[in-house]
Amino acid sequence: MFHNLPKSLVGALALTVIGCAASAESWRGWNIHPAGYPNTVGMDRFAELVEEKTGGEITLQMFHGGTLGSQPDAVEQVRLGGLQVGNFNLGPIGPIAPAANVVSLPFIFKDIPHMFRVLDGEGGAAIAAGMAEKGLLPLAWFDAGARSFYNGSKPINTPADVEGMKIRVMNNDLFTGMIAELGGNPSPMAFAEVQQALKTGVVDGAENNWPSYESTGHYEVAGYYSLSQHLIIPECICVNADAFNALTPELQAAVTAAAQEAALLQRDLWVEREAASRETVEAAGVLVNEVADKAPFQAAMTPVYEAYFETNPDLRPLVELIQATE
Ligand code: BDP
Repeated sequence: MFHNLPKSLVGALALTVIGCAASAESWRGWNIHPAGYPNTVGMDRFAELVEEKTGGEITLQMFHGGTLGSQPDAVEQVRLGGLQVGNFNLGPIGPIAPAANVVSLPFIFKDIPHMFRVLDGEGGAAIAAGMAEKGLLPLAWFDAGARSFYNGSKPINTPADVEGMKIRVMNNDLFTGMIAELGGNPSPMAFAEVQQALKTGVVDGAENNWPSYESTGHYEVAGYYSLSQHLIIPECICVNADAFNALTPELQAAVTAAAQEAALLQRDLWVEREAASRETVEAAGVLVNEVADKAPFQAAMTPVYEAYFETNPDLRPLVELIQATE
């Protein structure tokens, strides 16, 4: 269609077309959780804010419920740029970014406020840098509460109660090590498969926070929830580093502000949902027990820490920094 036009005009037209394509970006985002879950609401808010704050120069389409695949696959997709955004738990990121794996050491955080104090300081900067190096940029942190054990046969009060039990964990050597040190059989498995595995007895138990225990229906097939609170792992709004770094400073600031605002909403919703989920499962007959003495669980984790230090001697100061953070 251009053959009758002067060459210079054809060039100008082509540049205009390319220019338009480059100035409006459409991003795609991954999330594993269902509608109404605090992370889902938070990610939808992030998408809205991205569009609003960038004046429509960036749009984000969110895919919820894990429809775009398992979390380890999605982490790879965001690293490689097949997807631009993910709401990831740092558990499955640890095997890729060793600095980010500190948060998956059992009992590393005293409680949620301690975790956020670390993330807001030097520790958080080191973790973010370790992730950025692997192509994943965390723009804001979500609350994911504390993870505790649940199973279908008995309350867990001591490490001896875990002995011989097959427990599903997320994909990470720290978690398989953790279960093995308690005398159990670790079974790494995708989140979407756990309900069926619990139901059919492929695994005896699993571990998660209140909202995921409830939203997945795991409580219907594993009715003993024992408050071991052995893992407190943050989650991120993560973006593909190249996509983010290619933006103008103004757009980078807009996307970062959108993530931080969405994260504040998620954190508020999280606290409400934890209470609501606990209420739902207790009303359904789940037996909840406090773990009166967590010290034996903590003591059993020494070899897990030792193995981590052996592979990552350079990360010992980061662990010590976290432990020394008030
Ligand atoms: C949930 C996390 C989700 C994980 C899931 C799991 O929010 O990212 O995939 O646990 O156990 O709490 O796999």
